[in-house]
Amino acid sequence: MSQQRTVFHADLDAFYVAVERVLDPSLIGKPVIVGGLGNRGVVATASYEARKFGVHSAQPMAIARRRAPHAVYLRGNREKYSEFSRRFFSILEQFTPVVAGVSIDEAYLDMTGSDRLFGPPVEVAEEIRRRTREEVGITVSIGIGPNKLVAKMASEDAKPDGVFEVKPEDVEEFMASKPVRALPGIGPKSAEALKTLRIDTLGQLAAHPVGPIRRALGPNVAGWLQLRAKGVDNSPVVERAKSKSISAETTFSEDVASVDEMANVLQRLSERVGRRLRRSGMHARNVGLKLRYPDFTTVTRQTTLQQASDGDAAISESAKMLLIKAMGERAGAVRLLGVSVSGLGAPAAQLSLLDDTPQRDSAISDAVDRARDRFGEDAVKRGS
Ligand code: DCP
Ligand code: MG
Repeated sequence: MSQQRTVFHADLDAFYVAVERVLDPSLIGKPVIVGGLGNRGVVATASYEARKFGVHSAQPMAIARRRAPHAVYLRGNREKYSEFSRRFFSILEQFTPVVAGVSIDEAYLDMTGSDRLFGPPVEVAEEIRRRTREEVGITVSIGIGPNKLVAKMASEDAKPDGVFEVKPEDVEEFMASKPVRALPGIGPKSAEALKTLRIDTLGQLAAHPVGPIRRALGPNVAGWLQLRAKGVDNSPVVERAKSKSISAETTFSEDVASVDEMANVLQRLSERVGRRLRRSGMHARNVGLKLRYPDFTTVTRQTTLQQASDGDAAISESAKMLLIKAMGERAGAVRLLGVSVSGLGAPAAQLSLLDDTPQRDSAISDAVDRARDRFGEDAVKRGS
């Protein structure tokens, strides 16, 4: 049995229009259309107010002007949109290192395991939505499902400005009622071909004998589409090769000479890294230390944990040990300290009962995170 996954699909609402509204709030509530304004221009996006008149992305602008003559028309500015996109993605990356961007305003997040630490996925999604609203100024909708396909389809139901979760046990029912066109990969031609077999919904597609579907859509895709129609999708959110590291570092305004003070800084940096690691739902195998001397010589050291962990203590103990070693090789003041974790992976299924230290570390760190989430960063200070 493979582990049950939790995947988010996050997609900003009417993205280009939303950015224009941050820059010019007088556009809020009005029908707004962004796109090419010339004779041959097409609509990039329309506000939800304008969509009511039948205006949509990729439509010739001439048709949009006929359907919504009173709307506000804007040319748009890609550079501004990219800037907002970057801010959005940097929020997403704080919740998991497993973020796969698929377009300027859209990403998949593998949130497997995050529920264990932060409560129900819907609450995590609301937190992402709140931060995007407050820090980027625009609304994002999030679909939640056991794989990318279902998460993507759920986000359509979440729009605009909402969350929609499909639990694993509800996937078949959720998929069955959808029209075949709702399945990514089924275009107007395939839908037409299926219609001749009197197949309109994904439920009908899934239940149909495969022979006629092979003849209608081709032998290679028929079986695959029937599985997708049931909501089956095993593709990873990001390819394994992309597995990353998490790090935090600080440059001092004045060089630090006291090893005690360095250790205190490493403690804080370790807690920051640990918190982001726990948000990712992953455990780390390696801990790294980065250290820069006043002459800008930069040293990095790495150690492998006995057991992969997501606890602050495991990280900070390793980082401090590496510091002692580094100071043994070259003592003196430093201008920068950094802590990182790498070798990220899903937590080992069951830790040995005898060896309970990592679990305890993890549990304490979880409690600290929760307090900080509720009362702010400074709510909890560790004793040293
Ligand atoms: N876009 C474009 N041309 C298209 C489709 C989209 O230039 N044919 C641009 C404009 C959109 C942005 O990409 O604002 C994101 O595309 P989406 O499909 O996510 O559409 P929106 O974000 O505008 O709306 P929605 O709320 O449906 O996500
Ligand atoms: Mg969008």
